[in-house]
Amino acid sequence: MKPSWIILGAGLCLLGGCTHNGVTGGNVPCGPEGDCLPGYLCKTGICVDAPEPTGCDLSGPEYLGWPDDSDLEPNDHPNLALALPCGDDGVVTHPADYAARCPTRQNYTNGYMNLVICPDGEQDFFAIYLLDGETVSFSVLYQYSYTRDVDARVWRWDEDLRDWSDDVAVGLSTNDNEQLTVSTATGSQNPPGWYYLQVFGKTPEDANFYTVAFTLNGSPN
Ligand SMILES: [Ca+2]
Ligand SMILES: [Ca+2]
Ligand SMILES: [Ca+2]
Repeated sequence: MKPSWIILGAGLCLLGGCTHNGVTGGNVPCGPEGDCLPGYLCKTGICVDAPEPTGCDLSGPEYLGWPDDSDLEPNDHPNLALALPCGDDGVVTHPADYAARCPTRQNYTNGYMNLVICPDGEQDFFAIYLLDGETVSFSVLYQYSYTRDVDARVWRWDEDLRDWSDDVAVGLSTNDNEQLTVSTATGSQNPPGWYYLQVFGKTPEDANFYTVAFTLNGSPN
């Protein structure tokens, strides 16, 4: 049964609206060895857009009945991540509008179903802005089998290093579902800011459909 709180479809990502935070896709420094995230190439020290991956072909009979999340694509990089419902920084930049739209960040649960990780290394990013002292728990729900293993990790943008920091939280199990929790509570060493959930296949050959759900617990005022 589909939980009633899940947002069907994924129409929040308007044309050109999947970027945020004033950062545009590809305009980030390369890693120390010239490395960039999948979908980007290092040129003169900057990761630039690579050609769109062409591997998302679900026309084979083994994918019969699988969903289509192409209305969220491309979201294969933190810069292109979909901001989760009530997970944007409106609470900081437009508090009155935000309060009307999202009156509470306490035990706020939402998510998306009918998502898919395509073959050939396709991946999906989702973003959430955490204030100081908040916690978000992610559930990535899928049915495990051979070549159907979905993994997840959480990234953040490190303002000091001006670089992406991965493995804030990881979910690399070899069974059904991944559960990840991120806290910005005192002692967590996680600052307030944008956090990015990455959902991907265990190997480039792994593909599956999945649901992502999250529960946000805001800092009590
Ligand atoms: Ca996808
Ligand atoms: Ca994607
Ligand atoms: Ca897994």
